[in-house]
Amino acid sequence: LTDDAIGNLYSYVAQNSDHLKQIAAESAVAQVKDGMVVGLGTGSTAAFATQALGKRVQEGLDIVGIPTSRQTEAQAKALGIRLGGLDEHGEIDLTIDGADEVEKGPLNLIKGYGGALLREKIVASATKRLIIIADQSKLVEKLGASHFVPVEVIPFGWRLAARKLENLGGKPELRTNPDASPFVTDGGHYILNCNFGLIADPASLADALDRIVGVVEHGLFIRMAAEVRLGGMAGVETLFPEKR
Ligand code: A5P
Repeated sequence: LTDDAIGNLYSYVAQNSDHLKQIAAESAVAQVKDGMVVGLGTGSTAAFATQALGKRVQEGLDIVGIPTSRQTEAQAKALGIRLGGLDEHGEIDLTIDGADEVEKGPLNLIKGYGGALLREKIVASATKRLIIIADQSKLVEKLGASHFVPVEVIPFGWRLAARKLENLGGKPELRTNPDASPFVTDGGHYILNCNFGLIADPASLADALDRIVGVVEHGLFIRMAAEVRLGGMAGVETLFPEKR
């Protein structure tokens, strides 16, 4: 293949996956009703949802949005979405967010490649109905197939937390910026990208991560998704978690 042909192929795949993200996002936004408090996710798929929600707000929909990152906050503000915080709105009716991997069956998730996992998890935990939107490539048999687990840590003594992650069988690497400085989250913490290989029991791993001192949060979201809307070539498929 020529360089041009490869370039065209890449742009075809990217456009298609954008289309799949967009149809998943629009189907979730159709669930939003007047008067709701809505959690606004982070990432390229969630950005399509915020965009679609902004359009509905401009058409007269009355909601309050709770953004999960500064990036989403800026996008929502620019679209005229009224924003609030968790202090005034302790319960969120609906949150629409993306994911990096979705596990078939229980719909456990890996999240946090965008670095917003802490606020995303706080918002998800305060939410009555978490709708995850993704293109179909995110659905996997077992988590960890192609993504590491992001683990957010306090900068003070982070190497200690890294060693504990190694003791759990992980291979942690400090997330860095292009200039090699540590990536710092909205909350002022570091992220360790931790490769655990295929994760046989995500719930046990999540418990073990929760017990490490210095770990603020991690990207394993266990049984938090009420449903997953997957954009595919044949349209949007909605998955619900299998019962335990
Ligand atoms: C942000 O911190 C993440 O949890 C995102 O939701 C996740 O990385 C999915 O992002 P994309 O929709 O861009 O794939």
